[in-house]
Amino acid sequence: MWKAHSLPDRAALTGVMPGVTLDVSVTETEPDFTEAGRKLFAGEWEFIWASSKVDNLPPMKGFEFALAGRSNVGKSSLVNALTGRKALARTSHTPGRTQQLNFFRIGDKATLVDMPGYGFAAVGKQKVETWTRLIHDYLRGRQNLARVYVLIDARHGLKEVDEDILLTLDKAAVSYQIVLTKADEIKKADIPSLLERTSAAIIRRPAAFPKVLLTSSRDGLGIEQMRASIARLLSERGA
Ligand SMILES: Nc1nc2c(ncn2[C@@H]2O[C@H](COP(=O)(O)OP(=O)(O)OP(=O)(O)O)[C@@H](O)[C@H]2O)c(=O)[nH]1
Ligand SMILES: [Mg+2]
Repeated sequence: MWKAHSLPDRAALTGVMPGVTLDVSVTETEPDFTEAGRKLFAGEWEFIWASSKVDNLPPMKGFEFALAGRSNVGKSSLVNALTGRKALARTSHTPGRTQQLNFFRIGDKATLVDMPGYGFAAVGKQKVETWTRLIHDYLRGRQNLARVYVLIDARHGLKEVDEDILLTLDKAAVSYQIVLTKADEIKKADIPSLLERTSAAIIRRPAAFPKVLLTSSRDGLGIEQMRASIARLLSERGA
C-alpha cells in the first residue's frame, strides 16, 4: 500500500524554499500508475480464445477486464488502442461485428475480453438472445473478473438500452466503470456537462466506480488513463 508520508511535507518545503510553490496535490493522495500502465501495455498481447458459450471459457489465469457496451460503440477499437495494435481485435463500420467473447492475454497477469455488443436488433431475434445470454452469464459468473468497462458513446450518453447490463453488474456486485468513447466526435465545450451528467446518472448505483473515463481510440485521448486504471487494479489485487 502506498503511504502519503513518503512525500515531503508541503508546508516544510515551502518554508525552506521561500517563493517556490509546489504542486503535489495529485501525488499527495494518489499513487501514479501511468508508467505501470505503459509498461503493461507495451508487452506482447495475444489472442488466446473465443467463446460463444459460457461453458467454454478459457481456464482462469490472473485477472480479466471486460469491455462491454452496445454494438458499434467502439469496444474492439479500444482493445486495439490500449494494446497499441492496429488489428488485434476486428472492428467494423457495421454493428454486430464481434459475435463471441474474445480473450486477449498478456503473460499470466491480465486478460482483456472483447464482448459482442448489445442493442442491435437487426442481427435477428435468435442471435440477440444468444448474445444476451452469453454476455450476462459471463459477467455474472466469472470469478477473476476484476472490472467491467461499460462503454458509452460520448455523442449519445447513457441510454435505456444500457440499463440491463448495469443492472446485471449491480446485482452480481461486479465492479464496473463507465468509459465514454469517440470523444473526438464531440465539441470540447460539451465535455464538462457530459461528464457531470454521466457521473450523476451512476452515483447511486452500487457497483459503479464513480470516476467516468473519456476516451478516443482515434486520437488516443484517455488511453493512458485507462491503461493506468488496469495497472492500478492489478496492483491492488496483488497481481
Ligand atoms: N470517431 C471515432 N470512431 C471510432 C472510435 N472508436 C471506434 N470508432 C468507429 O466505430 C465503429 C465501430 O467500432 P468497433 O470497435 O468495431 O465497435 P464495437 O463496439 O466493437 O462493435 P461490435 O463488435 O459490432 O459490437 C468503427 O467504424 C470504428 O472505426 C473513436 O474513438 N472515434
Ligand atoms: Mg467489436
